[in-house]
Amino acid sequence: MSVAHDTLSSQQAMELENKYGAHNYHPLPVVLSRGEGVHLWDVEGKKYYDFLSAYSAVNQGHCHPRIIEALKSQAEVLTLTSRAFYNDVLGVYEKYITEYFGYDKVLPINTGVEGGETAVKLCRKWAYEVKGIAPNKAKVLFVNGNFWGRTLAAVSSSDDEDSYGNYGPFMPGFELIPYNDIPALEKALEDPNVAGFMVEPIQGEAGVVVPDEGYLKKAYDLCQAKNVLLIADEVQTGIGRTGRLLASEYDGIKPDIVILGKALSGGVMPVSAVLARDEIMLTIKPGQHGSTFGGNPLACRVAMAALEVLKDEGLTENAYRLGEIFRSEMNQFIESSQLVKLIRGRGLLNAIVINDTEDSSTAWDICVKLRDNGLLAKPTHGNIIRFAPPLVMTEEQLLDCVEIIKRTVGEFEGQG
Ligand code: IF1
Repeated sequence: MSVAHDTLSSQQAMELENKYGAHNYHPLPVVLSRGEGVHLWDVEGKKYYDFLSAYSAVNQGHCHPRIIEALKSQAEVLTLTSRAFYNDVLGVYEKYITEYFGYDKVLPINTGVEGGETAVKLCRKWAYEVKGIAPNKAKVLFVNGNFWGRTLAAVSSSDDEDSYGNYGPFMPGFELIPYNDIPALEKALEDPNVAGFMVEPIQGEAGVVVPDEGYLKKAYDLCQAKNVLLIADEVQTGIGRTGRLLASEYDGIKPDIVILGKALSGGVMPVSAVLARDEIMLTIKPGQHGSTFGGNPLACRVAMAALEVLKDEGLTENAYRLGEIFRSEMNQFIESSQLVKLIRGRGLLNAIVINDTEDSSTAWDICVKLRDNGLLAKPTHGNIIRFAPPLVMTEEQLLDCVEIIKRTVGEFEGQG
């Protein structure tokens, strides 16, 4: 059988995935074959604006030339040594990223969820070896609606049945409290065995839920007072997405542990990182944690290029500015809309909430129509649509997209 992909139609591509791949996703019916900047093209050559950015992994735009150049040039020289040996890029990268974010040390891994796992392991080790919690008693707090990936530990902290259902038994030592609820946190922190509080500054999967102003600051102060580590999951909110380098900056805090992923590589390959100060990071000794691919020279070069692009092109500032325009435009539209209840978000991480039940198909149907009209977005829950374009978008392109969204949603007005 031929594997030439240039002759594949959308229908054929979808049939192949359906027949030979596990059915763990339900993609929007569009088959993409090319990306550049804020645009994607399907196999039939139709052009789209990307309003998902691969779940905020492609902040720097598709196939950014500087990132691809870093990938290509390093790929020709050395891709992987494992950590059994030193390589001549890792240290350069470690210096670069720790100075970039202002932390003592970095622990390099590959995916976002490995970042979360690493953070929880660090937190537990610190709890026993620094804070002095009795063996196996450490607790880590999470919030309702959290999402940090698909491993057994991640689903053990989840309250989403799709994520955890029939995957038990679950990891002990995790506790859930409501999001954006300071009194609940205060109460949970009365337990002296609490070692850490892991939280997204804005909840992505939950539907781009922005907490009250000052929530993270108050949470951080409470944690400090109880000698509890605040772990910020910035896998989705970090790297400029929300209009700040890290979303934690909105609250003026420096989390004890930060987890980064996704756009750390500009969407080129899986690269993630955990940042912390020495007191925490140095609790893990040789042989006590790691990964075959973590810190490989290819990933290090790609990540440095991705972070340079972010800074050199002012993408964080652009995300902030365009985000203000986007929400103001959408708010004007919502005033006269029966269907859209609200828009929320920060920078270019936004979502609209549809006036319908969570299990309705309205958000899905709108996304299919948006596709027809040349814009790709994905529902999160039946009544929420996330809007997260690459941060390299221009104001003109954004306004073009706003028109597409208004026109498309307009077609649904009065039908629900
Ligand atoms: C999937 C959503 C986004 C994340 C935060 C860690 C991770 C993620 C805050 C893990 C991953 C993903 C993964 C993707 C869908 C997705 C997602 F729809 F579920 F909500 F982005 F918005 N922390 N988010 O959002 O990172 O291990 O995947 O690299 O299908 O699982 P990962």
